[in-house]
Amino acid sequence: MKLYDLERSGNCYKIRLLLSFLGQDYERVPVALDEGAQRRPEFLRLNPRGQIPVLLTDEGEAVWDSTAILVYLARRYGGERWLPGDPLGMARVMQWLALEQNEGRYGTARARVIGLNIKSGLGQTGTLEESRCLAERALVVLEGRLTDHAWLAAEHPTIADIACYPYTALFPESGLPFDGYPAIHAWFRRLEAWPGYIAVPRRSAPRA
Ligand SMILES: N[C@@H](CCC(=O)N[C@@H](CS)C(=O)NCC(=O)O)C(=O)O
Repeated sequence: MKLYDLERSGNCYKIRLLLSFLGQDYERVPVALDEGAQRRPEFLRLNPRGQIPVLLTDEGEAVWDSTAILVYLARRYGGERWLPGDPLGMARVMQWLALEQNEGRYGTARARVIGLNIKSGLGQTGTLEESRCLAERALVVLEGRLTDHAWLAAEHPTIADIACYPYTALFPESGLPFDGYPAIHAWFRRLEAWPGYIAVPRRSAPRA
């Protein structure tokens, strides 16, 4: 397997984290976003959207988008554990993946891109204030669930937790306040203690 990625990307980190939890070997292919490598024809053949992460499977199939790659890897190598196969179990995971790609991407993730002044198309889709509002919605929903549950979608971690973790954990890098979410912080500690955890790529010093 080959993962087209970049160390600093939270979307790529989701994939590296699941691969680490699954104990799967893979080759990393760095994509120089700052040099526009994602817009070159050879990369667009792998992902017409011009984004990382992209996974090239052992069978030579390209899978793009972090959500799709998480789904593929969970079912290909993790059995029922990381993505349950029953209709309700699967739906419960998918609802958190949807939250992550909406309020998460345009909230916590975009606030970080703007706050850190990272050169990225995402940062041009809205303002810091719009991102803050969406981030707050995501954080309130996460805190609500985690107040009386250890994990987002099941009695154990799933790809819902893996998807929602990175940009929530990196949200303080936006410079916006992140106080008053004790259940989310306890969930961080549970996931960070899970066997196989690898550190989230922070630009700044980790929280105390
Ligand atoms: N929804 C996509 C978003 C992927 C994405 O935004 N990737 C960023 C890096 S984190 C990227 O490739 N940006 C380059 C660009 O948009 O030109 C996913 O979850 O994989």
